[in-house]
Amino acid sequence: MLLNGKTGIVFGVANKRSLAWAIAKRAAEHGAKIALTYQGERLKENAEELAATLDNPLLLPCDVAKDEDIATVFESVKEHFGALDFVVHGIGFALKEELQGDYVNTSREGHRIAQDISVYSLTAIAKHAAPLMEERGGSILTLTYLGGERVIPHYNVMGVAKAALDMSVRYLAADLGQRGIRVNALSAGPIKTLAAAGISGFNKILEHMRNNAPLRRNVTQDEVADAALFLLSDLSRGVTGELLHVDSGYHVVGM
Ligand code: NAD
Ligand code: 0WE
Repeated sequence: MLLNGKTGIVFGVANKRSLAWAIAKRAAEHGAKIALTYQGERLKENAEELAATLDNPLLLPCDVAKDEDIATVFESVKEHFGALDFVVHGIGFALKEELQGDYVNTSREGHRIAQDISVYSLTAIAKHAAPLMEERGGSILTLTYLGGERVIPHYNVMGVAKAALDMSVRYLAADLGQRGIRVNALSAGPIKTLAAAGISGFNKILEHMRNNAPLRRNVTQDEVADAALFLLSDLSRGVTGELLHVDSGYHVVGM
């Protein structure tokens, strides 16, 4: 029970395959009280179904494109939980057309949207979370991908967004460290989720990973959730500003 007596908020649950859902489930198994947020009406029923399997979670809508949604979510969390121990940011979005063809063709609007939803949202969330964490410190965790460190064909503007997200983790860790708040990222290998379903050639990416990663296999949501449990718990109390790869070691391979 690594999260006994802790409370956390999880952003980015779309369905049962979501990395955020795997993390929320594991956190709840380890004794955490959970607030779940979902993007909007379209995902409400899904979120309610999943929430029903947890012990009395707080369930809130939140479109991170809207400042007022983020503010309202943290007001509710303050009212219900009083304090907060951890935050999981499992949100990423780019226009579908930006994840095809060449990066050089990225539109101004496509670039803006990817940065707003996938990057700025972490900073906005951290700003609101910090005052609720002040007393006991806390752990903020985001999900990133190797495409922010190396060129992965068609990841394009999301790669540029992940590079900015990774750097946001370091700046936030530096800002919030004095207040006992740690900020880290998990870099997951490719996993078939809703965000991956829209990507043509995703099976080829999975196959390439199986054939070339040191462990010669793909990773699962459960493996990401186990690493998340470490970063959310006191086991990682000396770790901040870190990017931990859960990718069968794929990131070390050059050829
Ligand atoms: P997912 O589709 O289940 O999760 C993405 C989430 O982002 C969804 O819940 C969606 O509702 C949310 N979202 C998008 N726009 C939003 C907005 N405006 N407001 C609020 N929420 C919004 O897919 P996933 O694979 O679980 O993705 C979660 C995170 O993991 C993303 O940051 C993704 O980049 C990252 N990641 C995924 C993989 C992978 O291969 N699946 C690998 C590495 C990192
Ligand atoms: O971060 C991601 C996916 C992010 C994503 C996915 C979509 C699909 C649907 C962001 N925005 C959208 N917008 C949509 O409309 N991953 C790490 C998974 C992923 O996506 C890729 C990958 C991998 C891996 C895209 C191209 C190449 C590899």
